[in-house]
Amino acid sequence: MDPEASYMFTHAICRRPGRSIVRGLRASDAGDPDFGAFAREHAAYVDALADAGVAVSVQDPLESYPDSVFVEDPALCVAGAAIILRPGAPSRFGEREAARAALREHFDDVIDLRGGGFVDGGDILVTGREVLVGLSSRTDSTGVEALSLIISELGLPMRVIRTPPEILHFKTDCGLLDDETVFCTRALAASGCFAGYRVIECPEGEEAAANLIRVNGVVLTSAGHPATVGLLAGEGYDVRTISTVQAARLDGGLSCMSLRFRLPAASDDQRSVSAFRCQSGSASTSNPSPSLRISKRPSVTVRTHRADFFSPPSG
Ligand code: CIR
Repeated sequence: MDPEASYMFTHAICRRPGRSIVRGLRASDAGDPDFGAFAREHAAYVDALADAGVAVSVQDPLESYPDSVFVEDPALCVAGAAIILRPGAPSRFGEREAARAALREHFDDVIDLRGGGFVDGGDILVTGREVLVGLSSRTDSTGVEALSLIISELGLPMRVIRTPPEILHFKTDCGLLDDETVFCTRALAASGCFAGYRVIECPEGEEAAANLIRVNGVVLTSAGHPATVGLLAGEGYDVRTISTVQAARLDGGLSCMSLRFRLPAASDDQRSVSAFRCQSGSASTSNPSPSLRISKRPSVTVRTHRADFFSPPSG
């Protein structure tokens, strides 16, 4: 397993929120998100990914699926493979087709999770050494069993843990900082699931900052958590903050608004000049592969404007 592959990315897929976002799922109602404000936060999020050196493919909104801005849940990209998962919320199951179309812009083969179980991408943390999957209200043991077959065919170790019941997704309470370091809430640290890792605990009162993402040399954290920023900056990480007020109204955070992955460079001049965003592509055919052959086809030119794209972690 390439340790850096868990946070060094060339590409990301995002999906703009639709007006139906106001009907998104939520565990407790703190008010509907505001569509305009959500769209602005999302645009800033896409910009931050691009600034971190990632080519972002921004997909069109799916009005029939209010939660489809949270693209992480219906799919998983790992070890050069793209897997269509089986989201555990009935209103989100149909997001799979659009996720498949988006992934086929980048991957020749897209693998389908089969069987009758469920797995949400928000319950999967890929670290430098293993794939961690949390059982939750969205991810069940039948789904995890089916996923383990695919992960094992990919030659990766996988470990299943039990997400504390009050947490929606495993990654709601944690994020990867580098190949050996995890940032998580005290509650999750206390569960012991990160034994053997270097663990940095989220400052008390800032638990909502636990769902951070490391993207190349940068750590993106949710704005409004000064103690977290201070702690991570003190550890040597290059921290950037992004507002997630609207996503939080639907229990969403930073990790769930992108699918991040690394593709091999098509040519040496790809790391140059300026960042760009490509709008929703036209791929719409479904062609799931029954095999696990991983065939990568970088169909989007990767351009970044950060000279430190392949520099070592700043931590
Ligand atoms: C849901 O309940 O599915 C959405 N409202 C939020 C999903 C957030 N996804 C994630 O944390 N991976």
